[in-house]
Amino acid sequence: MPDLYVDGSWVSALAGGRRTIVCPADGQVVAEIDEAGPDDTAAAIAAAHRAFHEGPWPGTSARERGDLLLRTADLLERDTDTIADAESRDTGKRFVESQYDVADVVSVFRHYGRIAAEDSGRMVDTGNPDVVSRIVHEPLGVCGLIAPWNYPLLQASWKVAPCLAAGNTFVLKPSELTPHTSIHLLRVLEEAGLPAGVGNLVLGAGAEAGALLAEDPRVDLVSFTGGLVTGRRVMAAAAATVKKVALELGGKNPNIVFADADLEVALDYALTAVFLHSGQVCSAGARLLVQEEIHDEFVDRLVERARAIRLGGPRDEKAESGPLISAAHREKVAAYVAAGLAEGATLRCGGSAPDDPELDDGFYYLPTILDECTSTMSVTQEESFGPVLTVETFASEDDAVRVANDSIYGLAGAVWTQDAGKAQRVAARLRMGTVWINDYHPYVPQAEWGGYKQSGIGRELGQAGLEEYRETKHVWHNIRPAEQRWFSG
Ligand code: TXE
Repeated sequence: MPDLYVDGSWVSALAGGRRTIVCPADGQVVAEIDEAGPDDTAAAIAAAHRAFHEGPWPGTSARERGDLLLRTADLLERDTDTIADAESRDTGKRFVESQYDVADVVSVFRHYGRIAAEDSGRMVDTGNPDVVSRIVHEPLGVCGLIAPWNYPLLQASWKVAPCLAAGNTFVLKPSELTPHTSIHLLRVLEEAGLPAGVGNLVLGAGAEAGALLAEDPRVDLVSFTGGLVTGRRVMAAAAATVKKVALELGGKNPNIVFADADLEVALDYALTAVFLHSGQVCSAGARLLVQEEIHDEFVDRLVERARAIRLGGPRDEKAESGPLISAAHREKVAAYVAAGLAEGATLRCGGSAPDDPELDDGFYYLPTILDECTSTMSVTQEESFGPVLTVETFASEDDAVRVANDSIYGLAGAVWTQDAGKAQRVAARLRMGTVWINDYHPYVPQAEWGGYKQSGIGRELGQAGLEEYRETKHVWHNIRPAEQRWFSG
C-alpha cells in the first residue's frame, strides 16, 4: 500500500522516490517507504487548500470536530500496541516507553476533543444600543505541520489535534527517519471520518518534502518542532508570505540542586532528567548546576549510578535506555563531548559507544558525565541531544539564577530545595517556559508548553495551543443604520 496520503487517497511519490527505514537499535531494515519530493508536497497543499476554501470542514461545528477528535483518541487507544511497536522500530526506544507515548497521544486528542467547543467567542458591550458587536474565532486555513523524530507521534499530535479542533486543514510532514506512526495516525483519522483533503501526509527529507510548507503562499501557518538551525530557516522562509509561525526549538535546560534539597530524590531525578530516551528530549536536564558544598558527594554518586544504566533494544526487558536515532547523530554527540574535553571539562564516565558486541549494530552511546564545566563551553551552551550531562557549580541563590539564565535557550528548568520560599524566588527569576520544583519532566495537555528566548515562538498544548490555530475576528453589526451627516455638502 502506498504511504503518502493526499486528498483522501493513499498514493506513491510522483517521482517514484523510496527510502529505507532502519531501526536504530540494531540497524535492521524496518521497511521501504515512499519518499515525497516538492511536487508531492505541492499536491498535498493544493488538496488542503481546496478542502479549506471549497469544502465544508471549516464550517462544521466545533462540537462535531471535537467528537471526531474523541473518536480518534478511542481508535488510537485501541491500536496502542501496534502503534507503540511501530514507534519503537523507527526510534529504537523501549517498547514500554512507546506505550507511555501512545497514552500521552490519546490524552492530547481527548484534551482537544473536549475543549474544541469551549470559548466560542464573546459579546462586546460597546455602550451603543444600535450595535451588536461580537468576537468570534475562526480557523486560520492551511497549516504546514513539521515534526521531529524523538517523540514522532506525540509531537505530531500536539499539532494535528488543535489544528483540527480549530477547523483548519493540514499537511503533516514527520521526520524522514520516523514515518510509521504518522501513517497510522492518518489511517485512524480516515477511519474516524475525516473528510478528504482535510488531513494530508507527506514523508521525506526536510529540504525536499518539507521546505515548501514554509514557502508556499497557500499555507497560512507553519508549525515546526526541531533544531534551532532548521527553525531559523523555516522562520526566514515563512517571512516571505508573512505566515503565522509556531516554533519549538529545544533547549539547554538547567537542573539546579541546592545543598538543602532532598538529595536522594534529587539524585534519582537528575538521572532521569538527562538520560531518559538517551537525552533526546527537548526538555532534557542536560546542565546540572550543583551547589559547591555538595558537589563532590553528589557527583560521585551520580557517576556511580550512571555507569550502571543498562542499554538495550525495544524488547530487551532489562534495558533502561535505548540507542540514539542514527549513526550521524551519535557522531554529533561524540563531537560535543570531544569539544567539552578540549575546552577543559573532565570526563567522569561514558564518553564513547558501549563496548558490548550485542549492541554493536545499534547507535548506542554510553551515559556520559562531564565535570568541571563552565557556561562558556559549547557543550553547556548547545544542545548535544544525547546522554551527556555537564556539571557546573554555584555558590549562592543569585549565582544559580545567573548561571542558569546564561543561555540563548529558555525552554525548561528545575530547582531542587526544601526551602519553599527559595524555590519560588528562583522559579520566578528563571527565563524559561516551564519550571519544575522538586520534580523533572512531567507535563499535562491542559498546561501550555513552549519556550522563552530562542527556544521558540508560540505555545503548544493547553488553551493557548488551540489559540495558535485560530484567527480572531471582531464582528460589528450596526442594527440601526442611519445617515451620519458628518459632512454637510
Ligand atoms: O532536526 P531538524 P535534526 C535538535 C537536536 C538535534 C538537532 C538536529 O539538537 O541534534 O535538532 O536534528 C524537517 N524545511 N532537535 O537534523 O532538521 C525534518 O525533515 C522544512 C530538537 O533531525 O530540525 C524534520 O521533519 N522542514 C527537537 C524536522 O524538520 C525541514 C527534536 C526536524 O528536523 C527542513 C529533534 C527545511 N529546510 C531535534 N529541514 C526538539 N525541539 O524537541 C529539515 N526539516
